[in-house]
Amino acid sequence: MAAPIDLCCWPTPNSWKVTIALEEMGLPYTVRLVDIGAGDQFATDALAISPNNRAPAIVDPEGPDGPPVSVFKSGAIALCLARKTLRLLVATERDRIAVAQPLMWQTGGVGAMAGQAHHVIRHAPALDPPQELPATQDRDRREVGRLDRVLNGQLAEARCAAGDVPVGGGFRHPALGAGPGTAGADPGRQADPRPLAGRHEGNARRRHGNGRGG
Ligand SMILES: N[C@@H](CCC(=O)N[C@@H](CS)C(=O)NCC(=O)O)C(=O)O
Repeated sequence: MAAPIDLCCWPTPNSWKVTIALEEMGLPYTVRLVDIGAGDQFATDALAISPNNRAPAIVDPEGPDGPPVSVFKSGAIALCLARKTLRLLVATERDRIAVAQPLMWQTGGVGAMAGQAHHVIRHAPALDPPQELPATQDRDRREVGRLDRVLNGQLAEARCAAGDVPVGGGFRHPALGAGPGTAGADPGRQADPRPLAGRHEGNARRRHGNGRGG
């Protein structure tokens, strides 16, 4: 039985990616809440694990060469856990290339932009006094819309959709690819530009790890 992984997290989509991955891979873990609203991420012990002062991060007491190892950034954590367990990995270099793309796309594109859009479209206008930045709102709305359309196109080809691709097919899995995503970033959105996402999310929720970890 593997020693439990120490998960430093807060209930946000970036941390859910890791709880989903841990559940999918059947790894035991303990949860250490890092209250990012209270500034826990800047505490010395938190920075030692996550120098980026963000959640999630993990400490695996059984590192690859024996001693404990800490990992920050959700995408890096997912890759490390997959290599540790040999779960959700793919066999060929062609498939690994197919896996790297949605993983990097999600963490570098969706994760970053949806957070910014949420701030400028939802959070800032609700401040007292309200902060309205129309040009920035338009830019972020366009970029999130673009990402939504890319996601929809990929789902149409079933290239990263849970349920459409066997888990043995590897990282084309919501825990590790296009996971907790762009929905909800823009309350003013007229029509959902990713109509296939509902089916994808339904398939994802029926999976064990998503039900327990998401
Ligand atoms: N790219 C990072 C993003 C992590 C991130 O942005 N975490 C947010 C919560 S969703 C956070 O800890 N924010 C605290 C802060 O900004 O001080 C990842 O994928 O792990």
